[in-house]
Amino acid sequence: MKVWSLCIIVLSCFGAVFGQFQLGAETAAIAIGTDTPTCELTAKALEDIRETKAKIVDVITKLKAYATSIGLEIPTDEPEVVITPEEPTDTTETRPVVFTNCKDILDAGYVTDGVYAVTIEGYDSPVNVYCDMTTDFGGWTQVFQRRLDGSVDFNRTFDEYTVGFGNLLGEFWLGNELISTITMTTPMELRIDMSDFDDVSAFAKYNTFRLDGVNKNFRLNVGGYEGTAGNSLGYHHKSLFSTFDSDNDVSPTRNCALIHNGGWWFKNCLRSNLNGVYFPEGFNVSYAEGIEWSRFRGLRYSLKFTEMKIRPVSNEI
Ligand SMILES: *[C@@H]1O[C@H](CO)[C@@H](O)[C@H](O)[C@H]1NC(C)=O
Ligand SMILES: *[C@@H]1O[C@H](CO)[C@@H](O)[C@H](O)[C@H]1NC(C)=O
Ligand SMILES: [Ca+2]
Repeated sequence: MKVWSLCIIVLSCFGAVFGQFQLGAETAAIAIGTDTPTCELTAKALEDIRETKAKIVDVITKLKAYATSIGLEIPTDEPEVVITPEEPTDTTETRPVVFTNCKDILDAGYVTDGVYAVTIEGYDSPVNVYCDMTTDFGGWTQVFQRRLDGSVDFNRTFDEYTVGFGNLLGEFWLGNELISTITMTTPMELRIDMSDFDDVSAFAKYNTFRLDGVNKNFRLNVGGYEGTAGNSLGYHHKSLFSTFDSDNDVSPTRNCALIHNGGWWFKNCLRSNLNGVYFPEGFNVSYAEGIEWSRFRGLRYSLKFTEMKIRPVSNEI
């Protein structure tokens, strides 16, 4: 009982400290039936609370991972949590306290998957991103691609892939410019989750992932594979991004993007393409026109679900 009371106070105080703190599903459950206490905090108390909070978050993260591993279902209601970074109140303050990536947000105690605003170098206003806080012991951060129902058309121009399109809570491509800026600023690792129409899942992880800038056609730099899906992206290392209206592949006779659909780092032409046409059934689609990961289901099978996401390297728990 004592521990839970402490939790309630600590979490409530954090709510007060961060002003716009929004309780996740777990903390909300703990806080049910209590009034929010007001907090007067000394620097020391604040530090203690931060420390305790970090420990609680750590425990919650591990409990979630454990629950998932033994097949318990964790409710993921209310995924749309938008945090607006605070404006600096002191005008002499030159560096407002803001989050620059999902890992920061996770470390600050936000453990729920959802949409959050982050500040990106070179962007005037905060950018909304989808943070996956739960896969792989937490901290798989910015999701930059998702396919799940074919509701969004991925047959888009180079410019559209540059700025991004779709819906952060559904299918989307975050945008090459943003992905490039993020991965050139901070070393990032890549994780790709996928599943087929039998709900068999697999993943591929790369400990290096960076996109060069638009002047280099968002060239892909990827390496250090591990996973269960097979390495079907390594082939595309050092390839440029191509779309039907911008043929940057190495085939002199073919426009790979036009043949295989979507935008991807086509070479001569592909071992994978997660931006192809969404087919509502996996089998018997035209050769390599769908959502492809050759080492998982071959190039005649189009996947049901994919998600591509990044987090800063050295995110060990
Ligand atoms: C994609 O769009 C281009 C240009 O409009 C078109 O030529 C091509 O057939 C489209 N592909 C698909 C699969 O719709
Ligand atoms: C795919 O097509 C072949 C040949 O038409 C057929 O025998 C097979 O059953 C089909 N597979 C599925 C899963 O529909
Ligand atoms: Ca070509």
